[in-house]
Amino acid sequence: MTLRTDESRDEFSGGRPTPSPVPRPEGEEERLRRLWRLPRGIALLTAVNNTKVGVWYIGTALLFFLIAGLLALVMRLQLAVPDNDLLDHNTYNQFFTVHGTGMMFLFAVPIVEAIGVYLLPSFLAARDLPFPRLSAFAFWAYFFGGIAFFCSLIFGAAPDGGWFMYPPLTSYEHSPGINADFWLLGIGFIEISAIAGAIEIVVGILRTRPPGMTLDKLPVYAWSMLVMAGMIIFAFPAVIVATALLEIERAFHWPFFIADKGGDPLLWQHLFWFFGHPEVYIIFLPAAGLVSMMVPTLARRPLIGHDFVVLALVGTGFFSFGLWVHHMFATGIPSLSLSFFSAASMAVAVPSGIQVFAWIATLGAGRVQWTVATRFLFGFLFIFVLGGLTGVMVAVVPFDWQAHDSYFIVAHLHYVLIGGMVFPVFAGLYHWWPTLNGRLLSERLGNWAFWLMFIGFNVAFFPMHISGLLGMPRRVYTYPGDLGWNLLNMVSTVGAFVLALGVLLVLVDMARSALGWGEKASDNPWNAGTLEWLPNELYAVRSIPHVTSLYPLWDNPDLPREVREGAHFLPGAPTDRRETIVTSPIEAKPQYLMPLPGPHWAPFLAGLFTAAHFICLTLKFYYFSLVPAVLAVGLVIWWLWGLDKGADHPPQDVGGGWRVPVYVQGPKNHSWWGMVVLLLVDGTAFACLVFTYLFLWTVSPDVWPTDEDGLPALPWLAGGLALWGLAALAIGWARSAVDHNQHGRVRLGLIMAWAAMVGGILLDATAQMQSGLVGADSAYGAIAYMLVAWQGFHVAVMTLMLGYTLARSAAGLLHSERRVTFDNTMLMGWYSAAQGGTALLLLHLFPRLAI
Ligand code: HEM
Ligand SMILES: [Cu+2]
Repeated sequence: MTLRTDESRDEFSGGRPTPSPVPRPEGEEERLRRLWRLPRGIALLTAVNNTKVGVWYIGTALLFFLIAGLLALVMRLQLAVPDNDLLDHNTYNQFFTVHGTGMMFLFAVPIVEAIGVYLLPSFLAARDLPFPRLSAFAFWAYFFGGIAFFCSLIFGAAPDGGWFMYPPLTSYEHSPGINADFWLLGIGFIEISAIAGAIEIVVGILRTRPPGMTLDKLPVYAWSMLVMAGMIIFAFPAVIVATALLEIERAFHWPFFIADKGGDPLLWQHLFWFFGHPEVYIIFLPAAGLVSMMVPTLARRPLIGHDFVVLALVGTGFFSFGLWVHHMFATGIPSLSLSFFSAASMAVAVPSGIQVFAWIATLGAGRVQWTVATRFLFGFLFIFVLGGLTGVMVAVVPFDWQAHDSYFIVAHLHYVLIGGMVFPVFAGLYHWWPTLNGRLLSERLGNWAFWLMFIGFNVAFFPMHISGLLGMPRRVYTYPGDLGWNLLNMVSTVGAFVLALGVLLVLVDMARSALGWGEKASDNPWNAGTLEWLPNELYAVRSIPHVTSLYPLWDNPDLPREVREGAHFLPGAPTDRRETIVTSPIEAKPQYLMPLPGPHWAPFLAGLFTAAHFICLTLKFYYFSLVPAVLAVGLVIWWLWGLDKGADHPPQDVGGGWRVPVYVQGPKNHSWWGMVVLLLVDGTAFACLVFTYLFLWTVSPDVWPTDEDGLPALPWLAGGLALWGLAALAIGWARSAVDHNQHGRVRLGLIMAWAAMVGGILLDATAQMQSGLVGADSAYGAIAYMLVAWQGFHVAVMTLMLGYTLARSAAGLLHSERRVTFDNTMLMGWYSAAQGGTALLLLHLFPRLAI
């Protein structure tokens, strides 16, 4: 229940009354400072503040960028002259795979999420993102996992199949060592942190906006992050499924990709590129969002065509899903689909074009301030447009057949990736650095760095277009000296080193500023109009502003002072803990006061043990890997136990006449939203498995059972459906018991649901086994058991969740007024039951109907 006592609440700002009366009571700000204080010494590792974790996250991503970049330099040295023997063939393969994988998965995606963790709450003037411990956990898992991934190089055990790891090259027959497993490990990590990040970002943007920031006043950057998170939700499950299938094929020889047994290597390509193409936009859109924030500031005027830019972002996100096939033009797919995907690939240039025009128009119409960031932005525009042009060329099918797998592609991809994301990120680094330590980076060093990077980049990569057209294939470790490629390669190598020198200068500059040299910055050094420049400390802003426009700082120059004095929302900490305002998703009206969890050892340790678990799996210590897994799960339970506090305070005044509760349940609660996002991810993964089933059937219907004998009899189906249905009903029954505080019935319902689920999965597995099906025999056996195993994984998760909910109930922490834990378990339980039923129907009925 949200009460509004003051009818004039929409009338603040611009000289009118502000939401909270000033001056504020003595000691209010001290209290905020104390609550948000960082732990000291070694306990700093327990910090969860987005400003800290975000900086570590960005720093780690930059470190991985440097490592992957060093590998690139060694590769360029190897290719500088013909017949070079600096690297042997095998080492070269490991280098380009680790370089490509590292850049794409351990630098590009993490850094855009890291920037989100760091900057997004400031753009929204929220005190933090809604799940700070989840961000911290995602960061630590990424940190330890990334380091282990790069270490595989030292032992010569690095993956060598290219960053897209096409089977059959990566199957157990052709890559028997653990190299490929290391790739799957690297990806495993990024999957976990990317999804955790997507949950944070979606719920953060939709629910923790400042009062008044309706969707049309949402900064373009937040839009871009929202679209990106949406793309992660629908694209990452495909790669999760692909990596899981490949890993299972390698471990148990279930033939998903082996043609002899009814599998198909093309399945990998479909799943991988269904993810891999949007991946490029997952990287590019946030960078474009940053550009859309910097351009208006640097041009000193609002972004021209704001609405079109937002539409373009949403449109790109939507269309990029249809395009994965353009990575497969050379695989001999039907020509009608070729033309379709070719046209669609060109069409996606349109939204990018709209954004480029909006930026150029804004810069042209404004009075441009020439900062280092401005230069990087112009560099970005130049390079990105060139990369876009070669992209349109590659989208033309006959041209693609020519350029396929040549250095032309290497040139194109680096123009798009470095131009499209590295340059904007470096612009952002210079632009937002003052929010970090109140100092500017050096304009003089920055200019040098920019020119070295810009010239070095073009000298390095432009010649690759030509060497590609002259026939130089990609992924060759050396070449003979009589093909006319010598000079071009030497020039590329020199350029790469000039580029590296530029990056080095940026590092020097950052180190200078971090050590306390460098000019002090004013509160808003570039006179920006957006909220991240409000004065802030560890607790974020002193009070959460009432927002009335897209550029609040331009429209109300008094706003920073008002916010600083505590004249806006939530100037203190009414319940004496970390908290932020949750607003409604569309109109951004205050709904409740969300308590935010503070520092805790669990995220750090759970991240460490999650990494240890994956490393044990990679090294094939299957049994031992259970130890860190159990520890990690235990730690997560420990951290969760203290949450879901219930309504332990009466409704609180947050300013502007809004008195809001400190606890809500059901669909308003932020963790309900988090669970729904997670279930979207889960459902997409399941859809990918269903796709796998159908796809494998279309390529090899001959390995499917052709009569009833090969299938479990129908009573097995009926029994399974009954048990999944029973599980769903038991959960519903427990739910009504929670409503009425009938605790015995709640517990009974939970136990019944658990028993039904365990029974269901045992029945499903037995049904397949008793019909004599063997997973390693055929693609049919592999995917049938995979669907059962996937459901088994859900039963394992449900065992944990139901057990946890029971424990909460037994401890007296679950009743009708305190039930978020129960609601989350319920959502996951219903989903799992529905998934189990669907999988059964597919497994039992499809072969019968298709015969
Ligand atoms: C710092 C300057 C960089 C240099 C000098 C460089 C150089 C190279 C070289 C020499 C290759 C191997 C080409 C081949 O043999 O086929 C390569 C591949 C690749 N690079 Fe870079 N690169 C740089 C930065 C980046 C960045 C920033 C990204 C992504 C964000 C990136 C992504 C890739 C990818 C995806 C591949 C393909 C790997 C594969 O074929 O599996 N590179 N790069
Ligand atoms: Cu693509």
